[in-house]
Amino acid sequence: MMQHRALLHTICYRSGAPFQTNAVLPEITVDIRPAAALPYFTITQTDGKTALRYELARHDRVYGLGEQLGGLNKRGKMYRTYNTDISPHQPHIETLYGSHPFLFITGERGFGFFLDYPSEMMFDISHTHKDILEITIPSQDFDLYLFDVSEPKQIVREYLTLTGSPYIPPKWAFGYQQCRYSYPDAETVQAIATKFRELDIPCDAIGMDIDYMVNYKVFTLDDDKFPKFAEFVAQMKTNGFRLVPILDAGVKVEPGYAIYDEGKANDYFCKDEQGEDFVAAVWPGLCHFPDFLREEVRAWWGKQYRFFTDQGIEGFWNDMNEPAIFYVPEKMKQAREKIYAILSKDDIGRELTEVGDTMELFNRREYFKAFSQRADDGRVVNHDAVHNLYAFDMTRGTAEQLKLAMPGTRYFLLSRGSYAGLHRFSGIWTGDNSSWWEHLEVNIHMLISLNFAGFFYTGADTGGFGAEVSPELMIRWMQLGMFSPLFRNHTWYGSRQQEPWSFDPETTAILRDVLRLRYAMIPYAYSEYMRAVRELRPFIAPLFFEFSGERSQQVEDQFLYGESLMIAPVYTPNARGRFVHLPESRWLRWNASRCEDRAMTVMQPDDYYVSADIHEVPMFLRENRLCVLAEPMSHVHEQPIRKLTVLGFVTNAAEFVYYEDDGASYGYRDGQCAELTIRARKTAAGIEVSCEKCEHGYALQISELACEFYDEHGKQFRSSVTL
Ligand code: MIG
Repeated sequence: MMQHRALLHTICYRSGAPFQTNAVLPEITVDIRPAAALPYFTITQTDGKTALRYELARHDRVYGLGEQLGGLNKRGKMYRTYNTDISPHQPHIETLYGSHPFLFITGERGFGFFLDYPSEMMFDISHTHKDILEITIPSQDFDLYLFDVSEPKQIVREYLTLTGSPYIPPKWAFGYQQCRYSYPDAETVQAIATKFRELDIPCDAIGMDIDYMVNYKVFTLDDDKFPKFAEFVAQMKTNGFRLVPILDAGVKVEPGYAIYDEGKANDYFCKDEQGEDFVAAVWPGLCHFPDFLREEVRAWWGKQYRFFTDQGIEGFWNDMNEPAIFYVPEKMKQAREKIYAILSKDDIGRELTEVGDTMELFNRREYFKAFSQRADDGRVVNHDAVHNLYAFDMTRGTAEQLKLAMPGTRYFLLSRGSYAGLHRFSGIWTGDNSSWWEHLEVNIHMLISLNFAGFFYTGADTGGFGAEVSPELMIRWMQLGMFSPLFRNHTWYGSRQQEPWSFDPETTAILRDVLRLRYAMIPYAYSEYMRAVRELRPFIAPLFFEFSGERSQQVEDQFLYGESLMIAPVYTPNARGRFVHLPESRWLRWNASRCEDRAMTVMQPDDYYVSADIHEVPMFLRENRLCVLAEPMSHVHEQPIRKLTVLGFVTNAAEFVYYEDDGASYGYRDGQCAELTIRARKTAAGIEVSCEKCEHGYALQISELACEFYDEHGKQFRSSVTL
């Protein structure tokens, strides 16, 4: 699995004395040159600030920035990197929970760059001036890694060589996860689990949101709501369900509460301007915030997860780690006084508008400037200057300690906040989206953009977090979710139930089929995911990564899912079809609603309007490619895979490498895995198939391949191979 990789086209242009973020792998060596020597950009530095300017050619396209709103091509909008808990995600919003300042330009000239700077930067990408890319950094201390090569695939490979291989979760995390804010007690969780099995709908995990805690105190569990927790966890696991608790970054100020006491005694919290522990409110009320910049604090924090791992928990989601701040006491005091003053008048007119402004207490920038952290070298830094590292360091600490707490077992971990490089420790979910059709479309762009940044294991709250979902939106979103490595249905407090059975019987039936199809495709997805990690190329990629035609450069709403399949999700209301671009080769159209469906049509490269009834997912198998399917299971490890169906569009020759490992350990790192190379060849007599098995310390249980190949005339060839 591990390979030696070399950076071939990367040079670091350094300005000043940048803060070392750890986004770049510590063991990597890169040529460092002064920023003044930076090619492509005009660089202006005055008053401690930096402006980088690049002139775009008319048809240049700009990609990257990971978790951001807007199109896939980033031109035409203003973006910011400053991790922020913000919802709803309205189109004009410039920054969300994660900062991923890795971009590339393709067109007349191509190159990529990663701006390693852990605080706010502005990216004006053809927004103010249509042909100018202008980046402003409020500092002269940063590293700019330039990937001086034009091929996007190669740029991404350089970036991932520099920042590390993407996170590989346990295989059960490729199953479906059901969540909601909240399933508040064991009884509710049990009822949800039972319902999945009763209705024969596959599912592998259930999220536990903040109501499981005692007064929202991190690393506590309310025994009244979850009595005999370890037993409950074990029993759920026997039934094929993992429980995934949420963890928040703030620690409640409450003497006698162990985490607070330890943090206080060891001086682990961030400091305010007076040198006291910084206080701000989040869910539990007034809190302190661990200073994750320090190794010692990260380790202390990470060790707390043993409270759960000791009880059988194997997965977590780290929330509120931008960090999110509801208010600081002083600001609340001022607001209260001002509002009382306004409301105590009898004649209120225009002043009423001030009430709204005054009550804007959430996540104000001034809060983040009002506390400091201490780096490992003892240096005190204002939090604002390293803001984007807070979640990175929290989750890095979590990951490092989970590795120790769960020896030999892969941990499952999501973080809401993130910074470049976190992709090697954890997955991320994309935060509090809304049940809007617009966000279904944005989900497509984010999946692709986050894959560029190495966050292969990612996904949005399927069905939408805020607002109320309609049955149709739920169906279409699940049809996209089935291609997200992280496939988690989640919604907020008090909103409509969003479990697959919460609508009407027809919707339940459609959603069951979607989930069965997802599970049938896990063998394909897992093989391709592992290959993408090995080869450092996006698991979910835009068409232009594979096809050079002009139309392929424009398409933002279709994607390659592994190397054999192209997906064209439906993301508009009441649509019963959509336009699709089929680049270069021929394609085998597979409009499936069930994994057993086989209405296959051969299509020539062109643009089409294809039908897609509410239950249908438009998928296309690429010419001379194969894909494998298994019998859907109720959960990923229900039983070993014994039979694979091989679907192929074979006009000449095709090959697929099926990959399997135990899905649970790190054995794959030492090559403990099995590969089954399946080859199909068209001959005068039909389509011949052969395969080659290669097992190292892991044995396949597959005894049969049921092959279904189609040729350029759509003629079907069936055969069976016994292994
Ligand atoms: O302020 O824990 O993004 O997934 O359900 C909201 C409650 C806090 C935000 C997370 C969301 C979670 C919610 N949390």
